[in-house]
Amino acid sequence: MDTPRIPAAVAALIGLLAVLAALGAGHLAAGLLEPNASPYLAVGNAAIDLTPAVVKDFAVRTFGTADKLVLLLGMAVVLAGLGALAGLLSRTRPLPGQVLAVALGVLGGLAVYTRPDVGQLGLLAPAVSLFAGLGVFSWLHGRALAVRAAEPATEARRRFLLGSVAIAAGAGLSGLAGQLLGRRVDVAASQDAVAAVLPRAAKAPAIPPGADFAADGTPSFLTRNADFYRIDTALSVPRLRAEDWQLRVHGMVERELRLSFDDLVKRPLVERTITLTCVSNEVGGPYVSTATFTGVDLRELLLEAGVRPGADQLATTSSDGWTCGTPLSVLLEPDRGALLAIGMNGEPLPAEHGFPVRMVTPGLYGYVGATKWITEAEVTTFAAFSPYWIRRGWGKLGPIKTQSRVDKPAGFARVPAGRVVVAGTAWAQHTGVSTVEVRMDKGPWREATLSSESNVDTWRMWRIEFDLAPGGHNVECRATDRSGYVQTAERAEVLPDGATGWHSIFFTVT
Ligand SMILES: Nc1nc2c(c(=O)[nH]1)N[C@H]1C(S)=C(S)[C@@H](COP(=O)(O)O)O[C@H]1N2
Ligand SMILES: [Mo]
Repeated sequence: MDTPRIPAAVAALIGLLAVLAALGAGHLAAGLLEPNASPYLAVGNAAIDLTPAVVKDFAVRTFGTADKLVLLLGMAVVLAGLGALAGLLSRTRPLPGQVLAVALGVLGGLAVYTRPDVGQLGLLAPAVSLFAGLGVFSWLHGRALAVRAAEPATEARRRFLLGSVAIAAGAGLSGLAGQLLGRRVDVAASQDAVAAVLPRAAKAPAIPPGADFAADGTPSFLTRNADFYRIDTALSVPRLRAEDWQLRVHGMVERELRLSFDDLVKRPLVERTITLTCVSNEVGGPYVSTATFTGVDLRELLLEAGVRPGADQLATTSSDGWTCGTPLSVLLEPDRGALLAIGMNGEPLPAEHGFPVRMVTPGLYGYVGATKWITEAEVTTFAAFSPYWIRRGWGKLGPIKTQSRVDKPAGFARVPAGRVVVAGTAWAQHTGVSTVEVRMDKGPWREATLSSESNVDTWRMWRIEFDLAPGGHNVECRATDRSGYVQTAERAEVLPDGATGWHSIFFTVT
């Protein structure tokens, strides 16, 4: 008699179900033990950390803030494919599929093991995942072979089908339960408690009237928290409670400091309005936003710890192991105004923006000065330590480049003939914007009207009117900052230290 052979479609289905079961069980175990121990998320995070800068840059450019969703979906497709392949390789005997199941399980285990924020207990999650995948694969394989051997096959076929449905449903429910359990840390209650502290802060100067030209199409001067751009490597947003938070300030210091959240907010609280920008922002891009942050002066804290001679970098680490290095020469400038922030626009930090505590450094791109979920600060040297993005080829110092952007008309817009308002945004944090010039169809540069200035660490809006004849038009802008620097026309890519070039918009007057 021939060796029984499972039909190809059924074999692929077995592999697929085994993958589902492994992911669901692993996610559930992680939800019960440690949310970040989920093998699926850990593999995703490992993929992010191993991704070369150019690919990351491509992902941000192509998918924007949806890049994480795209990664998770991509992984799902790859895993489904591997599962189907494992099944197809195992049409007569289960061994090839079993080997692949163990290999995938070990990979998940490694990804979890190398996460900085997962303890030993968390390793149970990939272990559960591995055994669920292996168990389901072997069991379904046996049932499918039984269908081949049985005569008649009706009862065996029924068992296989029922088992498959039960496994699919169980895997889905486990994944969902894991997701819900993983969110059980009550960040909202902790945020409510922090909200009560924020009014103690010395108020920031009021935003002057006329700080934006929102009516003409620029962003509002302050960005609502929900609209503030978000960039980070965290696949699952760290969920920390203020009560559990601690910051260690150590390294080349006279006195090591250990601060609880209560210790932190006993210090003088101040408000500062700051425009944050991402180095990955392309010319004309959206990764720039402004908020009034509430927090503690970081320089004061460093002076209290006592920076020892020779140190030139403050290396900070987030709860999920991301690292950042900020030049101490910048942080120690008497008027720089870097913060350990706890509030944003009068509210506690949203979880995605670093609750309970983040850094904000005026004038530096986020990757060198704005650590979210900060838990550690080490005074060190650039020679001794290379942070996350520096190891991936980005510039060490990260000063924000003077930039401007046309917001209205939008690219390829159609606008009625006559008087056309052109409006936009410019920024030169910590230096200040002095003028913005605009030119239409390569004509002469004309000076735009600037919105009133809040402070030199924030953006400024501009507007200007043109009388335009019907047809296609092209408008460009360039800012000059208070140092006298005129924004260069020369195009530079965002990698390694920020894009340059003039933003140019094509539109049609009808
Ligand atoms: N923990 C952590 N902090 C981080 C990052 C990160 O990946 N992890 N990304 C940085 C980058 S590149 C930027 S531009 C800012 C963005 O802050 P936002 O998301 O609040 O706008 O956060 C910075 N802080
Ligand atoms: Mo960034």
